[in-house]
Formats: sequence, C-alpha cells, structure tokens
Amino acid sequence: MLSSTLTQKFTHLFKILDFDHDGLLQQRDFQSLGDNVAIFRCLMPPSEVEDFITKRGQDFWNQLTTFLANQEPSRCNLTNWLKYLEAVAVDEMYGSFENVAKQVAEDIFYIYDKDHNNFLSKQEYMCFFVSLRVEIKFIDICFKKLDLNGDLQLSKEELASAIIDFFTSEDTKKPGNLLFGNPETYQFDTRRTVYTEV
Ligand SMILES: [Ca+2]
Ligand SMILES: [Ca+2]
Repeated sequence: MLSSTLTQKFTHLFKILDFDHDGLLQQRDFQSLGDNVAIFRCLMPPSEVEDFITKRGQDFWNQLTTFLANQEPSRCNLTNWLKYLEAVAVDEMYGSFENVAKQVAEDIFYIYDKDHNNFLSKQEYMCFFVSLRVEIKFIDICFKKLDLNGDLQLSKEELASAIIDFFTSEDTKKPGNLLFGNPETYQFDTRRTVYTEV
C-alpha cells in the first residue's frame, strides 16, 4: 500500500500531466505537454530536441499502456497511475530507481540545458516549470531548495537527487519534494480544483 506522502506527491504529478484535466491520462495529454514544452523552449522545426521530446513522450506512453493492459479498467485513472508509479519507484519494475532517476535527469538536461553548460540556471529551470504549467510563484523557493550547494545553479546530480526524493522519500522535508512545485498547495489556476475518480 502506497504511503500518504507518496500518494500526495504522485497525485500532484498526475494533475500536472493530465493536461486537459479530464481525470485520465491519455496519449493526447502527453502530446499536448510535448507541444507546450516545445513552445516554451522556443523550438522551431526541424529540431532534434523537439524530435526527442516527441520520442520520449511516445516511449513513456508505450511503457504506461503495457502496464495498464493488466489492470482493470485499463485506462489511466488516478488509481492506476498510483499503482504504476509504485511499481516503478518502490518495486523498481524497470530496475534500480536510482538509474531511472539518472536517466530522467539526463533527459531533462537534454531538453532544458539550453546553453549546454551542464547546469540548469534558474532561467532554464523556470522554463521547465512553466512548460509543465506549474505555478510560477513557487519558482524561488523550489530552486533554492533543489540547489543543495547554493551555487545558484542545478547540477545533474542535484536534479537526480531531487527526482529520487520526489519519487521515493517518505520525509516530508526533503528538498526534492518541491521538484514540480509544492504538492501541498497545488491547484489549477483557472480550472476545476476538485478531482474525482473517473
Ligand atoms: Ca487527460
Ligand atoms: Ca545551462
């Protein structure tokens, strides 16, 4: 059984990814999200980064639907999403979650480290935030917490550490809990705030 801390964080991420806010994750949510990332990253076709975003979105969707095929119902409602992330992060379905986190950090850097200096500046992290439609008012506190050594930029190691915190830690004080904004106060600015199971 997933703990209440992880349930809260995974639910927060579900709301971010459910781009059309219909209570289900569908392929179109990942397509819309990919489009949004490309817009905020100012990518113009043809773009290798945009192709990468599309490919990663498809890969992720394929992995998710493979998992969902064994669930009843097989659509990605919140309950199934929580089961999926538990399988990935807690039961390590794809092998060591530390390795999964490192790969995700690599992918995020490939997309958002615009000047290729192997660090995410606050500006670059802001782009990550905005393209996921996370409330921008949390940017200062989140960036400060994730920047563990206080050098005003995020290294790949700091990002991977934040990903591990977010997906596996029961400690409510861990900096990485704030990776996608504040899970305790997340709400849609212009959309419905009550989430019902579909
Ligand atoms: Ca949706
Ligand atoms: Ca950079």
